[in-house]
Formats: sequence, C-alpha cells, structure tokens
Amino acid sequence: MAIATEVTQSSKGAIGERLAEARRRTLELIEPLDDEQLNRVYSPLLSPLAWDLGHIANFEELWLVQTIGEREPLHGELGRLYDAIENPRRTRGELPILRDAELRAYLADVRERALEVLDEVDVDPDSPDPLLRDGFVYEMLIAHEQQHNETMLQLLQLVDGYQLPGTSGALGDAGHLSPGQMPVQLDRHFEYPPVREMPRVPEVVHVPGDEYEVGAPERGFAYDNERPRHLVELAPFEIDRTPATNAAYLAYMEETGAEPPLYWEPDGAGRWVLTSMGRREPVDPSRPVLRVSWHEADAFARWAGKRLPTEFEWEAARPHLDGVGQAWEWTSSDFVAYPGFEPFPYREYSEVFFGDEHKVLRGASWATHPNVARPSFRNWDLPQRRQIFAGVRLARDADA
Ligand code: AVJ
Ligand code: FE
Repeated sequence: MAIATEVTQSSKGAIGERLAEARRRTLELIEPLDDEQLNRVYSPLLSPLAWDLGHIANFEELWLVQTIGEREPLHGELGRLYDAIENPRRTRGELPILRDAELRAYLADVRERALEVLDEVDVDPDSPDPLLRDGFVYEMLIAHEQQHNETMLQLLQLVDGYQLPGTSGALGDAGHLSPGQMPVQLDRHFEYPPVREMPRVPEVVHVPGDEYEVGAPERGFAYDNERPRHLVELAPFEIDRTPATNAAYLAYMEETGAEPPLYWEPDGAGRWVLTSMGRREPVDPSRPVLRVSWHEADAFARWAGKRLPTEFEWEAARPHLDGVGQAWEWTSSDFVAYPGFEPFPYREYSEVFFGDEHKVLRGASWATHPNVARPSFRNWDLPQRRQIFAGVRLARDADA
C-alpha cells in the first residue's frame, strides 16, 4: 500500500511539473506580445493566438475539470467557440472568444482547478479508468499544449519584430538553432541527433524487404491513431539519411521554374531570402527545405527521380535516419486507420480526419517539443498546406 501511494504521489508530482513546464513555454512564447497582437488575424489560414490560448485552456477544462473532476465549466457554453471542427481557422478571429485579462484569468483558473482534480484522482498505471491509466489524460493535455505551441509558432513567423525567446530573433531553419530544439528553455534534456551540415547529395540507407512492426506499443502514451501496433510487409527500398536541403530545392527551382517555398523572396541580387518575423535572412543552402506543400514535395521527389516514402517505410527506417527533428516530412500515405483501430478518447481527435483528404507527416520540426516526436507519431495535414514546418526526405524502390 505504502509503495503504491508513493508511486502515485511521485508520478503526480512529475505530471504537475510537466504541466507547469508546458505552460511556461506557452506563456514565454507570447510574453513579448501585446493584447492587440494576440487578437489580430494575421492570416485566414492561421488562428489568432488568443484562440489557441483559449483552446488550450478549454481543452484542459473539458478533459480534466469537467470529465475527470465532474465540475461545471467556468463559462457555460464557451467551449463551443474553441471546438476546432465547428470553427474553421478563417472564422476564429470573429468569434466572441475570451480576450486580454479575461483570457489570462481563464488559463490560470482552469489550471488551478486542474491541479485540484489531479490531487483527487488515482493515476496508477493500472487505474480501472482508461483515461487515468498511465496518466493518459494528463499526457494528452501536455502533448496537446505542446502541439499548439507549434501552431502558435507558425503564426509567430508573421509577427513583425517578434523575437524567439532565448535567441537573437533568428529562425530555427536558418541554422542558428539545434535541430528539434525549440527556442524556449526546456527543463529536461532531450536527445536529438547532433547538428551537422546536410550533405548536398545525401547518403542513402538501404532497407531490406521484410515484415516490420509499426505503431505504438500497448502501454505508454500514444494517440489512438498510432494503434494497434501491427506488422506491415515492405518491399526493399532506399531512403535518404537526411532531409532534402534548400540547395537541392534551389536546383529543382532553377531547372523547372517551380515556385519557391512559402516566405521566400528574391533579394534582388539573384539570391533568395527567408522573410519572417519582419526580417530577411539569406536562405541557408545546407538547411532542410521547409514550408513546401505535399504537392510540391511530391513533384520535387519525382524531379529527383525518386518518390516520397510511405509512412511505414519512414517508421521502419527511423532507427537509421539522421536529421529527424529538423522538418516534418511529408509521406505518400493517406491518413487512415490502422487495422483494428478504436477511437479513444474521442472520435474528433483522429477518426473524423481519416480518409484520402489528409496526408501523413512523420518526424518533427525545430518547433516541435521533443515529447511529441515519438517514432510512431502521425501528424497529418491537407496536401496544399505550406505554412507548417514541413519538408521532404526522398526514397525509392530498391532491387532486393
Ligand atoms: C495533428 C496537427 C493535425 O492541429 O489540428 C491539435 C493536432 N488536435 N488539437 C491539429 C491537434 C487537436 C492537429 N494536427
Ligand atoms: Fe487542439
């Protein structure tokens, strides 16, 4: 008994600490901004920051305070405004969402109540409630906030004069940051492959044809769409050890006249600059190309005489790959259910997106919290989207 209580208490302490860490990063990201900037619609393709913030708090209120803690919501029907499916991004600026002091108070009040609830519950590894077993609901909340930090960074690129906390203001993909190292103080150290120059012609990894296990194991936190773990049969293939670079993409643009990635502009002297946060930085040829759509990634791969990997090829080759954590990598796979999929804890996390509309991205970008970057993690997006930190790793069929 004593031991079980101790385990529960220490894991509760760890959960509380990680919730706090996620919140510190969220607040640090918006610290330089005023209320007008938080409320402003910078792009119809991206939510105003105030929406993300209210949504983060509302998600926490819904799952911890209401569902687990069985308490009433603080603001009645407010949750409807933060429903991502009911409210497409382009409409989020016009919604009567919480703003300014009221928004900040909501974030803090929900967190206070969430910690109260944490005190009351049993987060044992073997809790009979699947939401609490292995602390699932807490892991989901932490990951959700971290995932929205990346969404916020997509928007922060558009804020003139914005300076990434802990940096001189430069963007990660310009080469000033280590891969996967979100430019906000982390309390824990995460292992990522070391920074290194990307070779112009990447090394190729040969992966033999075989059966490979993919997906998340039964225990431990993962989203429903990563389960069940299962075997897939793969034909032999080759895949680059590093993501395609800006240099390779520039060669493609020059030869085909293809459009540049999002936020690239000519500098007037025959070169390209990356424009973001109101700055213009030379495009670094040795960094991975980012901000291309699936269609662009696919066309680039075909130009190179290669193709995009499937998501399972990516996962099978993951132990051999460098540069994971520098770019989301588009795969050729549609976002579909694994055989035996069961929605948990709600259909709207994954199931409603299954089909041939969304493509799977694997990996992680410099803006992704390492906690999110599991080998089995499946990101997904529309094939036309360019405002995410997504690039490409090239693959091809091999002869045996
Ligand atoms: C996995 C990036 C497609 O942002 O819509 C956030 C993640 N789900 N809140 C999204 C997510 C619920 C999701 N993507
Ligand atoms: Fe969300």
